[in-house]
Amino acid sequence: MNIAIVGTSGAVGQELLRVLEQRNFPVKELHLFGSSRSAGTSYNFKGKQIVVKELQHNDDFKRIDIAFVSAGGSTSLEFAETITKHGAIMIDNSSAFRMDDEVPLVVPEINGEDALNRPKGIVANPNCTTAQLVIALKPIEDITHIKKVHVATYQAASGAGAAAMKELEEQYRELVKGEKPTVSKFAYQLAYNLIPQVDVFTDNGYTKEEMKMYYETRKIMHSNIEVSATCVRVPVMRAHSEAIWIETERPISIEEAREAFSKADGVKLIDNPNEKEYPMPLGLEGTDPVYVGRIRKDLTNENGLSFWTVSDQIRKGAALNAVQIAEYIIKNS
Ligand code: 11C
Repeated sequence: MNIAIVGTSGAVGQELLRVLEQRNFPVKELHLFGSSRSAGTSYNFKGKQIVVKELQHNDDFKRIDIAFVSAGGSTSLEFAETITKHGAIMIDNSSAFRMDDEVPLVVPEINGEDALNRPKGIVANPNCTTAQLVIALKPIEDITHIKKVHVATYQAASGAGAAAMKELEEQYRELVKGEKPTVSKFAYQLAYNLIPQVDVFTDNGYTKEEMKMYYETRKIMHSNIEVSATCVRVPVMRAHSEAIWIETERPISIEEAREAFSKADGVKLIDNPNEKEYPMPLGLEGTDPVYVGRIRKDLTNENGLSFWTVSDQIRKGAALNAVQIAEYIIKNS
């Protein structure tokens, strides 16, 4: 396969290089693209240095089979035609096309087959918080329909990109030195703080991030599930956490839920409270599964269940899921 990465210098672009190499993805040629600022930088892939080319409206994608695009929504919108016009499949990490009826929104463990119908040549990758949520919901949905979800997210700095991760690190350094912390990528100082806003607010008082969780979950799961989210940025470097409450059609026991999670694709159960064993973002970064723990019955609702998840936002939430979509398409075409 001739592969392109658009947005190579970003946190997701860098992770795409690692995931492609680690999974031994069948890469014949790898072409790297970026902004005029990143053009000329080179990155190592399987022992070879590859120079980033500037993304332009030309025929650079003529020989590309699959393009992983992670350079923000406006770049995806502007360059979709250039990228796909010669037949390349565009796997897009931005929110630009997720709710487009002619663009499948895919998490392979759940709706991989949707990726095989691509009227626009584009497959969208969900928001990282949604990917993590749906992977944890699927094993329960397979037992009994989930009617409602309440979720509170604890989102790492990595969700806002590589520069935001640097900003968080820098803020702690500046505070230790007694300096005023630099605030540019987040609305407020994130070090020693929580910010109950991820993305901009919409008219109903929810943020765009929270509404993405509502709409994307329904599209991926082909379900009328209702999702009410509160998304919070926390001073964690990488790996998002989510506290999840579900209401199912029939009550399910903790044992049933545990068994379902322990057999599910993409899930790893860490749930041994007596030994203080539960998933935490620290130490799980750079790994693939959605970790599930703290499973318990909801005390307010007989049909309710509560649990906690952690997943590396840059891997399953972005780069890994994108590569898994490509693998699914190759295997099933
Ligand atoms: C965050 N979830 O943690 C966001 C990042 O729609 O692809 C990804 C935004 C998106 O800030």
